[in-house]
Amino acid sequence: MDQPVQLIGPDGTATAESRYRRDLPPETLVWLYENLVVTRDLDAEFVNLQRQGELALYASCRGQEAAQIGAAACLRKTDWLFPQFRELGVLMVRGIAPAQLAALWRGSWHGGLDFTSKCCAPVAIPIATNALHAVGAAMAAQRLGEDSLTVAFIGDGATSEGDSHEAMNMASVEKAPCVFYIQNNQWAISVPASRQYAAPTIAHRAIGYGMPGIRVDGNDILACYAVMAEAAERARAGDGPTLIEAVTYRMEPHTTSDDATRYRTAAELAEWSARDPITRYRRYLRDIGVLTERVEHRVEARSVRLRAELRDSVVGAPDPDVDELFDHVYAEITPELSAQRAQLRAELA
Ligand SMILES: Cc1ncc(C[n+]2csc(CCOP(=O)(O)OP(=O)(O)O)c2C)c(N)n1
Ligand SMILES: [Mg+2]
Repeated sequence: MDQPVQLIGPDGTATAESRYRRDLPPETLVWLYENLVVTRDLDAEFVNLQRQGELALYASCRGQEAAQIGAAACLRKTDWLFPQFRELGVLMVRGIAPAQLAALWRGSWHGGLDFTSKCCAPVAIPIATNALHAVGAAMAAQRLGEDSLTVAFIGDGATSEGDSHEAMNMASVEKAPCVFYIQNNQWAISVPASRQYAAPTIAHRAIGYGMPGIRVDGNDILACYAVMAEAAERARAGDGPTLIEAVTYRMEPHTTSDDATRYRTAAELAEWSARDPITRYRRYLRDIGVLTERVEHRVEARSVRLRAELRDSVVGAPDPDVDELFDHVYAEITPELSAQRAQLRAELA
C-alpha cells in the first residue's frame, strides 16, 4: 500500500510493474498526450487571464495533469464526476468548454452553465461537500439499477473534513458505486500533507472503512488510468467503493491569490519539477515510437487554437448586468435588497 503503483518512471522508461500494465492502442496513448499538453497550456492561459484582471481568481492544476486526465480518461461518459475546484484536466477530458469554466472564475452568477449535461457536477468550493454528493448520486444509480458510477475528486486537505469521513463510511456500508480519488498534492493552501494524517499514507484510511485503498504515482498517467479503470470495474460489478491516493504535486501557488514562497522551498519545487508528468510521458511515447513530429505539431496547433478561443470568450464577454447581483438570491426580492439595487443603479447612472 505504501509504494505507489508506477508504470513509467521519472526518466520515461517502463517499470517492471506487471499487474497494472495495459496495452492501450497508440490512438489512446496519443489522445492522452494531447489532453496533457492542452490542459497545461490552457491552465497557463487561465493564470494569464486572471493576472490581466479578466478573472477574479484561478486555481492552477499544473503538475497534476496526469493524475486528472489518467483518471477521467478511462471512465464512461455516463459516469458522474464530482470535481473539487482544481480539476481542469478532468473537465477537458469530459468535453466541458474552457469558456464555461472561465465563466465560473469570472464570478458569473450561474457558475458556468451546462456542466450537468456532461454528467459533471459544478465545481465545489466548500471542501469535501462533493464527496457526499458523489455518494448520494452513486446510491441513486444503484437504486435505479444503472451501471454507472460516480467519482469524488478531493484533495489531501479535504480528507481532514468530516464530510469525507461520512462519505467514505456510508459509501462502503452501502457498497455504493463510487470512487474516492484523492489527489495528494502535498499541500492544502499553506498546510503540508504531513499535518493532514498521522497514518502512513492516505490510502491506509481505506482499511478503516472496509474498502480497498491504493496509492498511485499521480505523475504517471498510465498508472492513474489503470488504477482508476480497476476501481471503476469493481464499482460497476457491484463490489463497492475504492479509495485511490494519487501522489502528485501542486506546482503553482494554491490560487492566484496565494504566495507559496512564504511556506515552501525552491528545493522542493525543483525536486517535483524533475518528476514532471508531461516530460516523462513524452519521453516514453517517443521511445516506443508513438509520438512523431507530425503528431506534436498537430497537438501544438490545437492547443494554440483553444487558448485563443478561451481568451476571446473571456475578453469579448459583455460586462454583466449589475441586476444579476440581486437575482436568484430569493424567489422574491426582499425590501432590503430592492433598496440596495435601487441605490446601486442610481450610483451607476
Ligand atoms: C469547508 C471549507 N473549509 C475551508 C475552505 C478554505 N479552503 C479552500 S481550499 C482549501 C484547502 C484544500 O486543500 P486540498 O483538499 O488538499 O486541495 P488542493 O487545494 O490542494 O487542491 C481550504 C482549506 C473551504 N473552501 N471550504
Ligand atoms: Mg492538496
